[in-house]
Amino acid sequence: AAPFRLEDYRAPAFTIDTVALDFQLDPPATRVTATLSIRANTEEARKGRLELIGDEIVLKGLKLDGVAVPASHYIATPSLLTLTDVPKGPFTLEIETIVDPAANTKLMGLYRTSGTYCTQCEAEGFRRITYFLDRPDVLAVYTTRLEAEKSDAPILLANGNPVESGDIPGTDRHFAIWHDPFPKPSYLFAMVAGDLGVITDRFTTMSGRDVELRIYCEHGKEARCTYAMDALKRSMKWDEDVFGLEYDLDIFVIVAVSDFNMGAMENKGLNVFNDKYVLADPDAATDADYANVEGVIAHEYFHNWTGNRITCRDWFQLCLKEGLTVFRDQEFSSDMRSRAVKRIADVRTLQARQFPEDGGPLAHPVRPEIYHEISNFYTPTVYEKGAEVVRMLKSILGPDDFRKGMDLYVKRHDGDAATIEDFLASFADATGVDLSQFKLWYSQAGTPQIVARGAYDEAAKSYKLTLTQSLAATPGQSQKRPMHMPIRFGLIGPNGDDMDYASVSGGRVDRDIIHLTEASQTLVFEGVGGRPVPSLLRGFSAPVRLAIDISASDLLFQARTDTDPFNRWQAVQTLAMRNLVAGTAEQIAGRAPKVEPALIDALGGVLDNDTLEPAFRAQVLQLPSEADIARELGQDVDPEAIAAARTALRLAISTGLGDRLERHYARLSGETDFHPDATSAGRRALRNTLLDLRLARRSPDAIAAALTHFEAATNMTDRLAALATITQAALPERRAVLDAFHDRYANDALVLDKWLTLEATVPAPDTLDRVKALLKHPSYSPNNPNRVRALVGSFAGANQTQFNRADGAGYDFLADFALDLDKRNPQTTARLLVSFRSWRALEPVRRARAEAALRRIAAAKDLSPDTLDIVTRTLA
Ligand code: BAL
Ligand code: ZN
Repeated sequence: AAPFRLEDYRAPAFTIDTVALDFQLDPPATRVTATLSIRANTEEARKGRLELIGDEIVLKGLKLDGVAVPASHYIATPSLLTLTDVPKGPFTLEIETIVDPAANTKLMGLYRTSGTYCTQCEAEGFRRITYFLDRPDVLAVYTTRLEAEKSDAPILLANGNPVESGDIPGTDRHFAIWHDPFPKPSYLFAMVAGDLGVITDRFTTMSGRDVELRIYCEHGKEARCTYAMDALKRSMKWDEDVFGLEYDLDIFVIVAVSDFNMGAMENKGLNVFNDKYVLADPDAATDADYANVEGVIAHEYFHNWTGNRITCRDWFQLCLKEGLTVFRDQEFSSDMRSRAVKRIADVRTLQARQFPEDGGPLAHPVRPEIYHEISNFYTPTVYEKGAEVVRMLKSILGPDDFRKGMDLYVKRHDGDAATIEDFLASFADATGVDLSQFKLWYSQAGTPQIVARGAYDEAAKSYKLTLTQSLAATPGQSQKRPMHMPIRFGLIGPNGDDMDYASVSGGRVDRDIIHLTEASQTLVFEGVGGRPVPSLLRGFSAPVRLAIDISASDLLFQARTDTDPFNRWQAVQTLAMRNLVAGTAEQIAGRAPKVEPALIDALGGVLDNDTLEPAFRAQVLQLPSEADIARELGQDVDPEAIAAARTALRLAISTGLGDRLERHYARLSGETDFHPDATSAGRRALRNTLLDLRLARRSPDAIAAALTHFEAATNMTDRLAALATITQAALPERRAVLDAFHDRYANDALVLDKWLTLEATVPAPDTLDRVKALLKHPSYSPNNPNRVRALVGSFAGANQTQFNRADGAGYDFLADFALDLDKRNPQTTARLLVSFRSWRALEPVRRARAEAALRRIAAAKDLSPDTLDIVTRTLA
């Protein structure tokens, strides 16, 4: 099929002002009656041809202004309804369709999950419910009537406010009517019907609106929703305090479901969530789970303004709502927790997920200009890099002007389907700042590289800093232009404080921001009292790779003194990465690894520094992952050599830090009460990191400590950390502890996902066979995306040595699995295959085997558009 291109965008020929939906719910045959009030917008449209999109639906009836449309005046296929003779003036179209929720394994449109009816319409699911102008720039006011068996679906929910409900006399059925006064695109439509438990609360908005809050879940899980409710109330308050944005309906509803392709969905007034981002209690959820629940609840809530009140004109603008809303949820979590630790965690995620995308065949701009299948563009580039672009905008403008721009954006575009141009114009107009060069961040794919060189002239007391930016070619983009990058910086003096300087030439510097705008710029700082250690890219102020010629001793100094906690962490990571890259080469050459003493000193200094928060110390003690090292190497990647180098370095660090690990571990032990707050979580994180480093020695006392840690754990964070440590070390005891964990949580699917992930990520040669065996395990379910991602997604995405087995068996397994799953759930299949994105960076033997597996998938008949698109681009 022909691709969609941004340049081909045309405004819709017809407007749909109102939509009345009637659902007669029935598992195999739900009857949907959609009554649309439509008007033509253009002369072309007034000629009378109207095309409405469908997908796998059956037309049962069609009336225009109350009269059945003659068969000669329309053509209906499962994917298109064409009317050839609609009136010039406004008219009403009534469309009756039949859909089969029970057979819907794609989990798009209307489907069943654990006996509950639910919908997912973003991006293109509404067309699986009725024929429609299913595009985000068609905004309508929706009224939804649901009717179902009372026993099957006592709860009936849709967008907006409840209007009316009651029994259908003489039957076992009942109904409910919901009305959403805010015009919205079809992708934000939702309904849910089922037998569910609920918790309720209330929130009073800043203007005094009393809002009812409800969270629905499976019966018996209500107590596990209280943290989500707390996070929701904090999100509502935060958006008022920080952005002045207030909730606008009488009720806000969240429903947790167990079968869901995405993390959650921001449907107006009725958010539907993957239950892993709602349910949390100390026995079943880790600190990371709590943080994710808080972040995703906030993210979906924040979409009420950035996404719903202001939506996207077309799907090329996806980052308009997603990048901005990720930025907002990251800011919220930073305010709720430790800003420094949150920033480190977010950058780790960006580098682990987005950098490989930007550096491989799936690279695309934050705002893509071409797509075949939009569901493949819910990517780390659109989301996480999109958030970085908004963060850079704030750095360039400063916080006050950033807020002015946001205020103008909301004022100007409330009720609109907007574009990136609209967004940037709001900031430019509110502040007078020219953002035309900055806009390149939205159109140029790839991760820029910055090379920094500094030289201090003792006699002249001047410091010269040369910054050079470059951007490699990416698919479809061979030539790139220099971008506007905010480089947050400091010049660290001999006593560890940032030094002042008298003047600077060679570029614009505002406060602590260098505005890098040219391909190469040399800044000369005059009046610098001594040789500085440059601290560049503080807080990771731009999503780039920074290459800087800096000695190990300067990195050690930076790790001890930098006032920017992110760069303290970065200094240690840089030292560690240098060691790991060299260690990998030594493994390949068969030489003994060497360890940089400055690294042990830096780690020890941070570990012993009680003024630093425990969560930060835990982050510093965690080495770059095997995938990070592979990305740094960039070519001829040998995952076995990388793993061996990392194991060797962990052993050297564990030995080098010696009994300090035990001492700090003991100091942190003894807490039995569980609180999910960031400070308590930080202490657990440090203690668990110390346990893991101890076990790198594999000494009998470390093994005993890990087993005791597992057995004595009073919460899931500690229990799972011990289990992960034991399984990652591939200890012989692992089978017994994994089985014990499974049996303890045999009835808790979300916890069993953790177990499946641990099984799939054991770095041992028998893991692939174990994964294959687990596909038949009763705790696994082939149609549930969470189970699939936990087992197969973790194996392919997080087990570097076993997925990338030299014999290619890991690749063959994923290919077979994908070909089977593609028949049922294309979206989840395409997502799994992203694990092949860096195949060209592998050493030749693995590269050939990965390519063969990809070509086998590409050659299969009847691939879904999702999978065909990913495989074709990966091989291109
Ligand atoms: N809009 C899809 C899910 C999310 O990003 O919130
Ligand atoms: Zn979102």
